[in-house]
Order: sequence, then C-alpha cells, then structure tokens
Amino acid sequence: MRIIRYVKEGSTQLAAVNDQNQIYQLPQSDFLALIHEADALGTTPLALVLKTIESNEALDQQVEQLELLVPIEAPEVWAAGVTYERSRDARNYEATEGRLDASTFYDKVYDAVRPEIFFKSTAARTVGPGGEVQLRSDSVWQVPEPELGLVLNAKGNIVGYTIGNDMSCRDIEGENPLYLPQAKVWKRSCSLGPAIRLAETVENPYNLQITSLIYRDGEKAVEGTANTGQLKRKLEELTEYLIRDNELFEGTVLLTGTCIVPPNEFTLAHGDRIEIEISGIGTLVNHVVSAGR
Ligand code: DO4
Ligand code: MG
Repeated sequence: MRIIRYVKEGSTQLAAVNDQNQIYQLPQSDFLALIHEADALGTTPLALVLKTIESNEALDQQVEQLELLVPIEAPEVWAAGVTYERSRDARNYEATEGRLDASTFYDKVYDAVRPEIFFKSTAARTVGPGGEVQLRSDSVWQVPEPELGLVLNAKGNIVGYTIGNDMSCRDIEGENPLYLPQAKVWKRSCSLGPAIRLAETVENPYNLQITSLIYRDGEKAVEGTANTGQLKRKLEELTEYLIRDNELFEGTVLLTGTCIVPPNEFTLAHGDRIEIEISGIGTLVNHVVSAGR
C-alpha cells in the first residue's frame, strides 16, 4: 500500500494506492496525520487505510493522470554515503583524478563502524515527482544519485519507504572532501516521491530493485540497476546513528546511499529527464534545469 499527495481543484489531497493501482482518497491531511491517527487508535496505518477503503469507491483515475506532489514535506532530509561498494569506488575515482590521494577516507568509512551520514536537504530545497531539479553553476560533473529513502517518525522508526535523488557534484566533492556540503546541498538538489510505501507492507527492504534511466533529447543516455541487497549496512544501523544525540523531526527522510553511478564521462545537462524506479514504490521522474531558471 502506497500513500500519495496530489492536487485536486487547487487543494491538496491524500490518497492510498493499492497493489492493483486503484486509488482511494483518504480523509487525513497528510502522511503524518495518518500515522498519528493510527497510533492514537492503537492500530496500524495499513489497518486504518484498509478500513477507509472498505467503505469507499476507488477514484476513476490512474496515478499518471494526477498532479502529484512530494509525498511528504520532510522537514529535513539526511543521507548516508558510501554504503555500497560501487559508491566507494566512484568516490575514490573522483578524489584521486590527479589531485588528492584521498582514497583512504572512502575506504575507511566503508569499513568503519560509524557510517557516513550528512545533512542533505530541507522541505524548501526538495522537489517532488515531475518537478525540476537544478544544476549548480560552478560544477561541470553532476549526477543524480538514486537512493532508497526511509521515512522516519520522531523516534527514528521507519514508517515508510520512498525514492530519493541525492543530486551530487562529483568535481566539487572530488576536489576536497571538506566541500561535501557544497557538493550536495543547493536549491532543488533533492527530490522525493512519487509515493511512500507503508513500512509494514514491505516484506524485505533488502530486496528492492532500483533502476535509473537518464534521457537526453528523448533518447536513453544512461541506464543503471542495483538491488538494496547490495547495501553494506543495515537500515537500523543508519537510523541509529542519525538519532544518536540528535533531535529528529517527525517525517525526516534518510536516504540510504547510491549504488548506481553513471559512466565517469557523463554529466547532467539542462533538459535531461531522470527516472528512478524502485520495485513496489513507483517511478520518480524529474527534469533537469540549469542554474538560475
Ligand atoms: O561521500 C560522499 C557521499 C556519497 C553518497 O552520497 C552516496 O554514497 O550515496
Ligand atoms: Mg548519495
């Protein structure tokens, strides 16, 4: 069961989408209201949604026909890094391209007990499905990072799964790891969506297939696939470090790292279309625009 937000006649609606892709409007104002109501009633979000569905008709529309919004206005988005071997190797490549021999940072963090976790975005910097992600004006090597996103409650429990794009500047990070915040955080450098899959409906989060496609001028330019089974760390290991001595705001999203890296000669350009699909969640589509648009 997935939860979406969309616009209907100028107002925001919450809806549930079942595995047959039928859409049911929900009475709650947003995803967190659904979680709170379930908690208050001593039931689960799925049971609450099923109860609503029981007494309502499905909408006469397909998800593709709706004007989708970001499924949660996450107050903060954090991200884990170097959680897949592929990411470690890519970071080593960008950091050692004739500049700084920093490979040990990435090798060390891949094997360390403490994971890499960094601040990625705020609601105002995050775009939703169909939205425009923006390029930085001072980078010539930019890529999307397709990642599984964990939607967390204030205690750090995983209440849902979504898809995230951790837009990244490989040249800025490669020049000096201390530039990480600039390589990761700027206007519209993060996207989330199209849906949140209720955590209780995911049998095994370590077997989700991730596919990423980038189209340029209508032609497929890059394709990559991965599986969350390749994750080096457990999801709870990441959430445990995020909440440690931290104040977590309800609805925070934690991105879990990328395993899909485009070929080294590739950089995103204005007009590109990025599609990230994760099995059971959906496909997050975004359009790339140059800085200042
Ligand atoms: O070390 C920098 C960040 C890596 C990252 O974002 C990832 O592995 O997804
Ligand atoms: Mg990343």
